[in-house]
Amino acid sequence: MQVEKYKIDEFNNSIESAHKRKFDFVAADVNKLEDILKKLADFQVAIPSWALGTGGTRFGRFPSKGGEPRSLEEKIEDVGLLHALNRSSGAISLHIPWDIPSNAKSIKALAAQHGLKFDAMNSNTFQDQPDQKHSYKFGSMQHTDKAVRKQAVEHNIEVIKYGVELGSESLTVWLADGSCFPGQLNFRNAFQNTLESLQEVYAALPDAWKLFVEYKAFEPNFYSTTVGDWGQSLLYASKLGPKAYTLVDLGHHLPNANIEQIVSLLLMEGKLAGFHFNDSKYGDDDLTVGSINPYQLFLIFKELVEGMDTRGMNHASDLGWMIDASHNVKDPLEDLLQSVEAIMVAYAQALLVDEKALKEAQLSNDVVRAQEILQTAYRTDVRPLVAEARLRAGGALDPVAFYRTQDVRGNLVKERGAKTVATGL
Ligand code: PSV
Ligand code: MN
Ligand code: MN
Repeated sequence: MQVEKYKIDEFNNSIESAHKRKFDFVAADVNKLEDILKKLADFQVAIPSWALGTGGTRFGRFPSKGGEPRSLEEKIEDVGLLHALNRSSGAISLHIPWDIPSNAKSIKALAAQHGLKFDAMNSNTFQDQPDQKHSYKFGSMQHTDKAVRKQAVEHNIEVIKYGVELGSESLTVWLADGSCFPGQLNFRNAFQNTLESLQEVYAALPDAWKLFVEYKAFEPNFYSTTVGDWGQSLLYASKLGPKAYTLVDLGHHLPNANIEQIVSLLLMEGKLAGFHFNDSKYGDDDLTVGSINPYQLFLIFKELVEGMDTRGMNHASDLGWMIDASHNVKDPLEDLLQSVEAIMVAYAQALLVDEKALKEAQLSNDVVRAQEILQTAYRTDVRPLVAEARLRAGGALDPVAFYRTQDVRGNLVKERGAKTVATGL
């Protein structure tokens, strides 16, 4: 389904005067307004191909209204649709073998037609595929059997090859490897095997490529995880070399972890790859970004903006910004629009922080002032700024409202049928 630009314009016209009122009110107090609007317009968040269908839990999966993408082509069309509405979803992140680009040339052309790039490629050694020789039941890169490790390495190298064809420049490796019971494995052997396997993958990286090592404290293994936290990921990334970085998935920490501090130190070390954004109350809940703890998201962005500016980094292109969320009670496209919006809002709030005043407050140990500075930025309603940046970029002032008034889901159901199930998870 293609959204026609004149429909977006008509919709925007119908709510523009209300928008203008709100925008003028907030803009009056914003320093460097044009600079902030440009940064917001440049910022792009990659959509995971596996989030476009209705998710499930291990207890079940409930049917959606339908209209889910049935192929990689339709997934690209869905991301194109999101991007047409918010102008901030200009990339897609693929998971292999869920989304094998059998004809990379035409897939790349289709993506370009929608203004989309290919963000990090994701490998999968956490499931057994039907035609697979060795099982990953007891791990992949950590496995005691060299043949299993080799199979996992070869799979990752194959994923890089697909990525090269599509113009991606990074590989994210998330390993489910670990153990469920004490004594099941030798921690150091598991680490060494994993390192050796990652070294083989690293050696196959093309020049411009980066390797992102994603960590996770738990699940599906519940006693130990072989890339369990940022310390372990950083250890692998440091031993691997300059092209290896740590990827932070917000849901992969133990409860109440201070993620903003982790982010700040990884940035300082030049080892932060980027993010899998989502939100969580308990574990790896993969809930809509900003739905549970928007203040934490703001604090993370505050560290990012300050840390990236200190290092002279480009906000839009020097880190990988991706969503990793999946839903069983929401329309996945509406959910993704909400997630991107939450990211843009947190980013805009972080751009409003008075860094100079904050530094002074920190130097004089004025704790109250420091808190006031942060919360002044956080409590500013920046939604009109985000909407203005989107409007200027040709998007819809209110993407979710547009999606509903145009009955986009209904049209997708008409086009694709009510009984579609997205490929992947
Ligand atoms: C694992 O929980 C994870 O966060 C990894 O990024 C996977 O690639 C993704 O979810 C999909 O299962
Ligand atoms: Mn993830
Ligand atoms: Mn996860």
